[in-house]
Amino acid sequence: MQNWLARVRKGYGKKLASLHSWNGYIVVVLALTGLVLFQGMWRGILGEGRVIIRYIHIIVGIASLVPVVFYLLLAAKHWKQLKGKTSQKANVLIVLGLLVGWLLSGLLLWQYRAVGPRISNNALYVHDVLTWIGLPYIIYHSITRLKWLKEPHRRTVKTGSEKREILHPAAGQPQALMSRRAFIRVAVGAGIAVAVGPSFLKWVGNALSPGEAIEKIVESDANNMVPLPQALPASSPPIGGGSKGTFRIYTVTEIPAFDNSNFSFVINGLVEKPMQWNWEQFVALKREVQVSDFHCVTGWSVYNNTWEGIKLKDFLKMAGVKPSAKTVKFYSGDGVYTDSLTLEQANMDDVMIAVLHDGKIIPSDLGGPVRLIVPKMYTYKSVKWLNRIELIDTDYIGYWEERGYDNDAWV
Ligand SMILES: Nc1nc2c(c(=O)[nH]1)N[C@H]1C(S)=C(S)[C@@H](COP(=O)(O)O)O[C@H]1N2
Ligand SMILES: [Mo]
Repeated sequence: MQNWLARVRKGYGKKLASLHSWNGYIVVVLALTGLVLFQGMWRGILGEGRVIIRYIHIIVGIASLVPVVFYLLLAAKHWKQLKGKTSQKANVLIVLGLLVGWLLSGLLLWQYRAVGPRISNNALYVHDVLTWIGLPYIIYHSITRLKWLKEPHRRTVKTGSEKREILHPAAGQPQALMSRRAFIRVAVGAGIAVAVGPSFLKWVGNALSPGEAIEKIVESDANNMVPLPQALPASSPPIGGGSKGTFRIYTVTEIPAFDNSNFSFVINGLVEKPMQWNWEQFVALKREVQVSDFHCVTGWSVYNNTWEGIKLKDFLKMAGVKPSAKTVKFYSGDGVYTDSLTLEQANMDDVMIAVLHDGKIIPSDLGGPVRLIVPKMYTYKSVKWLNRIELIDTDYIGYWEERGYDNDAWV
């Protein structure tokens, strides 16, 4: 052991430098893949590629443990060397803290099924906070430390295999108002603040008051359905007490907009009585109210949603399912997204074709005017802009399942 440690520490300076650059590459890969996973726009563009990027993110994330462990082996010596350099010490602690925090929360997100939604939610929160703070910090750190940005008299010089900074006191030189270095720091800091500030503030706002976030989504509804559905007493005020959490708006297409002229709702395929409704007919259907939680596999949840709509099993009863039917297939009005349930799953009591959320018509961003809700399953099953139900006699693999999501969506 002693021997081995000695070998690890041999050529210490070079090793520290190469650890630093390996760590840098790892952070760059994690940042890029992480941003792709976070940014909704890539969902439609990448499709299956998104699942591959998720795997790369997970594998490289786990690999980030390697430089951390190697660093810890060299840490004692490095720490002594940093004596008196408070800001460099702080930097080491911040970066280590970030890496360990990202790694632990990332492991929980990866194992979302084993740990359950509550823990995933918190892990995602930690992962996000660390990213919002850590990524700008690391970008700032990397840019301001670029060698060519340094003032000539502070450039790193190589002495043997070790790198050392030499500081010449600027004796007798006229003092500039702001050194080149300080100016670059301020400029880089300002640039980063302008680049990430607005989305960071939005994220903070959503995290602090999710109610306002949904209020804004409701206000910006692109649908125009006439008449608006009249909420049942159980819906308004919502018996669930109002939802808790923030929806992330997911779509693989442009968000479609509906009005009375382009809305229709269809059930057909292997049914006795294929049926079609226009909006006036659809809002006249008798609705019920239920409260349920909403869990996405990426780690976020919205709790206590009061949904008002028609049970799927009532649609199936109305249309009369033929004995040969095996699977219920769902189509989105976006023309692309589909999913399915077995007949048995579709007949669960809480599977709902929802029209209102917390007493208000579901806005376009959240899949309105009509979306599917399958409370016992992860919400990639909850097809947005639902406009057609088809009974078929074969299995059917849905949009995300086709692209790598688990066929088994039970929470
Ligand atoms: N038509 C359609 N339905 C969809 C999706 C989609 O991209 N398109 N995404 C699914 C996924 S993965 C989730 S988590 C939820 C997100 O619902 P929200 O956008 O209302 O938050 O919708 C599901 N239904
Ligand atoms: Mo999802």
